[in-house]
Amino acid sequence: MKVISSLTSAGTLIGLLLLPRSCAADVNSTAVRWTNPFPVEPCNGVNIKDITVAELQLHFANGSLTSVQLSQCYIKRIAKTNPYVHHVIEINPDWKDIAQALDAERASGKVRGPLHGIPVLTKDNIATDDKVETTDGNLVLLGSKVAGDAFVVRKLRAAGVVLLGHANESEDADHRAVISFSEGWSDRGGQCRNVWNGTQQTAGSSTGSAQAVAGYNILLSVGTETHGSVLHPAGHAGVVGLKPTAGLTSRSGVIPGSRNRDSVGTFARNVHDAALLLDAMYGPDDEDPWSLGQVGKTPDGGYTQFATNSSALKGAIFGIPYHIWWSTVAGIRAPGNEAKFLARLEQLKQAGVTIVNMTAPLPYADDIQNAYGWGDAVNTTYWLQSARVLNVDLYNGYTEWLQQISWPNGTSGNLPLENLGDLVVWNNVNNATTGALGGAYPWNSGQDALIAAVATGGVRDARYWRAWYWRLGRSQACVDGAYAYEAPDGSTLALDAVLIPNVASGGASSSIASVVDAAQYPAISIPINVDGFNVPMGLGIWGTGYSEGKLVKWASAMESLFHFAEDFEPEFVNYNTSKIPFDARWPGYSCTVDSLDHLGCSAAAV
Ligand SMILES: *[C@@H]1O[C@H](CO)[C@@H](O)[C@H](O)[C@H]1NC(C)=O
Ligand SMILES: *[C@@H]1O[C@H](CO)[C@@H](O)[C@H](O)[C@H]1NC(C)=O
Ligand SMILES: *[C@@H]1O[C@H](CO)[C@@H](O)[C@H](O)[C@H]1NC(C)=O
Ligand SMILES: *[C@@H]1O[C@H](CO)[C@@H](O)[C@H](O)[C@H]1NC(C)=O
Ligand SMILES: *[C@@H]1O[C@H](CO)[C@@H](O)[C@H](O)[C@H]1NC(C)=O
Ligand SMILES: *[C@@H]1O[C@H](CO)[C@@H](O)[C@H](O)[C@H]1NC(C)=O
Ligand SMILES: *[C@@H]1O[C@H](CO)[C@@H](O)[C@H](O)[C@H]1NC(C)=O
Ligand SMILES: *[C@@H]1O[C@H](CO)[C@@H](O)[C@H](O)[C@H]1NC(C)=O
Ligand SMILES: *[C@@H]1O[C@H](CO)[C@@H](O)[C@H](O)[C@H]1NC(C)=O
Ligand SMILES: CC(=O)N[C@H]1CO[C@H](CO)[C@@H](O)[C@@H]1O
Repeated sequence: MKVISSLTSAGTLIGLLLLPRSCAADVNSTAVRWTNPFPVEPCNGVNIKDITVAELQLHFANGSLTSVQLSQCYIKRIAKTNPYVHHVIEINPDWKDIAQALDAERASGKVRGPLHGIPVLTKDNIATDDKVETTDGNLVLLGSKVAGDAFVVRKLRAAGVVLLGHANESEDADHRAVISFSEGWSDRGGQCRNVWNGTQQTAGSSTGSAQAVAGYNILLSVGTETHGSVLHPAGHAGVVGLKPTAGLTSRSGVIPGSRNRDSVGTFARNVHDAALLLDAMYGPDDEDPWSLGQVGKTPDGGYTQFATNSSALKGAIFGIPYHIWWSTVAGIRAPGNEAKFLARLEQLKQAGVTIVNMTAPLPYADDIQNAYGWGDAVNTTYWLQSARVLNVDLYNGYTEWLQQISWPNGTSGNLPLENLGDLVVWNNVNNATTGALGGAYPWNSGQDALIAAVATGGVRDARYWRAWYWRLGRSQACVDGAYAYEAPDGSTLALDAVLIPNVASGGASSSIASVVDAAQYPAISIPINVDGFNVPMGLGIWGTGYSEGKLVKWASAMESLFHFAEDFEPEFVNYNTSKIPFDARWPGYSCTVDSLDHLGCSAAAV
């Protein structure tokens, strides 16, 4: 059930007076009087627009809706919107049989759990051993047969989920290119569009998963993150994104990015539902040794039990790391953005939260985080760059994947596909790098990231391990240090939550994910407002290892105070554009060596 903040609490009342008015003004001030081309239609008479999973279960229980009907409603909506927004790559042709069987099971008195009969989309890099192809968005893997369902997919089937199909993604989960490559695009699925403003970024790489939830094309979806791929697209979509501790959700059967970091995460319209989906997926799996680290560290009864409401905020202590994340990170400095974040902090204060302005730098902050967003500090020596570790891991992971799958009908063009180098060759031979395959999107011709990974040969030498431990240790120390914050006066403060903006406006990259991903730690993002281009802004919480319960608690408490979902709605502005999606730069933005920002600085950008 959705938690609604109490109107009688003084804090919320003040918040109501302060914020939603200004939010409404923000919406109007975008000056769009856009007619939404895709209003959400009732499903069998039920208004499913802002419905929660628990509410759907009530409808299933009394027969006002069946799983077949609900699945059908999403399929119909996807058929309407997808030619424009490209959120979905393939529909599961067996969806109706699956939903029918689950309806019959319910009729016979068996309900598997809270997700029984609920349709879900999974990202195209998570193996489903069914009629849907698992390709990572890349045509090269069409016709391959996966070794079996991914562990998380087996768990989802057991939970009674209807696997409705695969979501589009940035091709190869964003490991293909950073130059001449557009976020959200894949050869197989086309250019995924942001339902808040089609000419703006979706961020990546779980773009289809995030945008489909934002655009009411599905209620819940699954994505993966190696370097920001759940948190960033959730921020840009105005939905909840939950990225677990690496290994809490098994990665077996997931096309690898970097096994040091990969994490299967969830998207939903509220924190409670994002936690429900996580509960259905996590658990130890012998095929992913890393996942065994969770034994003894997970709560009995799962994570959903921690979802709460704004009354939990009274007396909480939240920290904001001023240096770098609340000061110089570019998204914060885009016109109007900082004021919107500060207004939410004010609202939290009114609800009884103590906000600690963490003015002392966090441990190693300047070593591990570029001041302008995504990734390494500017002065990181070549041999310590995180990209080196990621490149080696990608080479090995993708090569292992190619060795796991089989080709009942041969590969396309009968080209050998045994290692990552073969993928680079395949892309060239098949014109994926000339723009021909990109069709209307000829700018998507890059594969520089793949080439860099191939150049490493996947060698895990002493330098690889040094770079890996260097960053892992510093990243963990940074987050751990944030939670035991040493103030400039020497005192130590235990914080309940460390808040990080999840915004990338005006040509800048978001910086929420770099540190937690390298630390293998979890994070969550909830939407709080929209920026000057009508793109949502997220507020994230960093977690320490296996602290997902705390993340669910504090994120749901803030969500019930902010009620973004009630106040803001995407209207598919510019849904039929043919432009490259692009974060237009704010006045005065200049590309420097510090910005490390291929999107803001690329010559290809409009
Ligand atoms: C909020 O949560 C508290 C504690 O769990 C509960 O007692 C209260 O009824 C909830 N309020 C609302 C409006 O749901
Ligand atoms: C915003 O526009 C809506 C619809 O035109 C209107 O009802 C509302 O009063 C406006 N809000 C503000 C703050 O101007
Ligand atoms: C079934 O339950 C839903 C949700 O509680 C309610 O809105 C609806 O009116 C109920 N329908 C019937 C036929 O009882
Ligand atoms: C291989 O070809 C057969 C016959 O055309 C087809 O039924 C089957 O689905 C194909 N397998 C794959 C994995 O594409
Ligand atoms: C945090 O402290 C810095 C440095 O003193 C100051 O510039 C900034 O305005 C403060 N931010 C908040 C939200 O208090
Ligand atoms: C990079 O610069 C920061 C800030 O000057 C410094 O603390 C850090 O040690 C430098 N890192 C490297 C790898 O040189
Ligand atoms: C790639 O493009 C070239 C030149 O247009 C063409 O001759 C060739 O057939 C194309 N290859 C494929 C696999 O489409
Ligand atoms: C959508 O983004 C474009 C730039 O890509 C911007 O010019 C336009 O104003 C934005 N639309 C809205 C409604 O903010
Ligand atoms: C895009 O949509 C608008 C409004 O519905 C319409 O006027 C315009 O012709 C459409 N453009 C294209 C290229 O479909
Ligand atoms: C389900 C669906 O609509 N899939 C489409 C995804 O995008 C590609 C390329 O635009 C289409 O060919 C698919 O039909």
